[in-house]
Amino acid sequence: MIRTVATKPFDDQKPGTSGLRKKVPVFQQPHYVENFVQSIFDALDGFKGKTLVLGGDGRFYNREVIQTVLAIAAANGFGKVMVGQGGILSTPAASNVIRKYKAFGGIILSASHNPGGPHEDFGIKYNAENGGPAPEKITDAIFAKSKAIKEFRIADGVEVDIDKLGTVKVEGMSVEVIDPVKDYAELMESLFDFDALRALFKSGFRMAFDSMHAVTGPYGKEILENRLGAPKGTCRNYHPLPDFGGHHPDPNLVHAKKLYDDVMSAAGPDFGAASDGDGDRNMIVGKGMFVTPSDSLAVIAANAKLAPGYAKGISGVARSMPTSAAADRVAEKLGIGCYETPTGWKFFGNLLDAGKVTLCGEESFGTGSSHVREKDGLWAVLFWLAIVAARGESVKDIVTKHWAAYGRNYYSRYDYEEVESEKASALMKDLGAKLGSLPGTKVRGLTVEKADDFSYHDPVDGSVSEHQGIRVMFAGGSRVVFRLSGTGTSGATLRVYMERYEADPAKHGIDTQEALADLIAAADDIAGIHSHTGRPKPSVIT
Ligand code: VG1
Ligand code: CO
Repeated sequence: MIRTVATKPFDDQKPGTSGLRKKVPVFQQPHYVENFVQSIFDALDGFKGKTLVLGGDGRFYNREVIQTVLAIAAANGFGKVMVGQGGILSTPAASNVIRKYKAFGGIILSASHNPGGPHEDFGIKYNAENGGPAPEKITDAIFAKSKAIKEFRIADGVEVDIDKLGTVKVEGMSVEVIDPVKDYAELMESLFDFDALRALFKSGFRMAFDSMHAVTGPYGKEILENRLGAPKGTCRNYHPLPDFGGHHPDPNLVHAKKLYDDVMSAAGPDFGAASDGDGDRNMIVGKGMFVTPSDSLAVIAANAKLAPGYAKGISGVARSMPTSAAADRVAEKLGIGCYETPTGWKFFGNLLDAGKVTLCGEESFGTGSSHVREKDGLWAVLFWLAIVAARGESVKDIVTKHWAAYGRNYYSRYDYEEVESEKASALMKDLGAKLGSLPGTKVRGLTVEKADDFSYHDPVDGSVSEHQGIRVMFAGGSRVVFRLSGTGTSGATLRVYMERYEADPAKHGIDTQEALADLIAAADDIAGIHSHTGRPKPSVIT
């Protein structure tokens, strides 16, 4: 039976950088999930009889919310929902399913790299028919609906067996439980030369892939071990767990330290990679070489033709504003377009749809291409394997030669997590107020050339997104960027990004923190991080 239930709005359902993210107890409040899902549908038009894709990263509360979304989708008139078996679909796999089966859109349940569990994080995100995160126009409309909602429609007593493949009916709507891995694995096979990758593993090349007890476990097992013949044991922590084993499923030098240490040890594997909670991030480590995500985008762009799916070349590259300019130099040399967007994958969608770019990347361990409309962790890993196989060189040699050819962009990000929101806002406000007076001043021996609050003019649809981060540019090309995170769930997270370009290969072997020391000090001098937040040190350095 379908019921219409009276409800009252919540005032905090504003989607952030990547959907709505809150602590599980917030989502567990009566009507909280129902309101948000109904608000998504209320903001959309023309989905009656159409298909919705549904899946998540398997974290705590995933299975319950899957049933709720099914019940609301049935009551709102969707014709069909394709749901990943066990409620599982990695973010890039969901994007692929939406595109491949020409669905109306999809709902992805994930809080990505944030921890999971009864007191940790959960998230809901809507993706449009291009397979990409809803653009701001839609997320703004969802928020507006959520503030005015008076009722939601729901089918009673829905309890679909999501572990069993096949199709069942719910109030006239079909629910098809699909294999979450198959379509994705086929897509990867269409882009990369699997024979060449099999030969790489046959030759004795050893890698470790850490799924961090999150969603890429089954994808990594199937693709790396089953299809590519990597030895058993290549995949680590491949059982998705609702609490990710109590860890942060965040592939970086802090949370994937063990993998990093293993690869760096003499007896360890040649290559290491990790992915995050929902499978869209990647970390790449070669022996003796951690690859920064910004460099990764640049190296993939420079070597793209080595993968069959990109043999014809790439049309352009896009990177988020805080991402280093390493890829810009490659684009310049290739004579292709280069775009700088605000943080968050939703800003790449238009550029990809219009064919202006083939590759996109973010400094936050995100890389992707036009094959889907999300960043894609395992895809990036396969791309690196393809480059290593084709060039017959180590990751370290590939990166070192890249720097010699293009110069090196030293890069680091400092995160100050769980800062009191008022203090973080005050810091940004004070900084914004003095932007006009900064140019020409000297800080720690650096001369400020330009300072602004980044706003993006979308070249495809003309939309404008303001206040996307404060940039302080110095003479010589170095810069510091300040912005507040849009994915955190408690207090505010201040992110500070530092970058320095170095053309001289003789100076490419410096420790990153040392190479950026003056910029790090200048960032504090300019923004008063310590005095505003009371934090002498960041919580995480990547
Ligand atoms: C962070 C990253 C951003 C990324 C976003 C979603 O956002 O900085 O680059 O797109 O997470 O990634 P923020 O607003 O906290 O800086 V994921 O893998 O969490 O979906
Ligand atoms: Co993610």
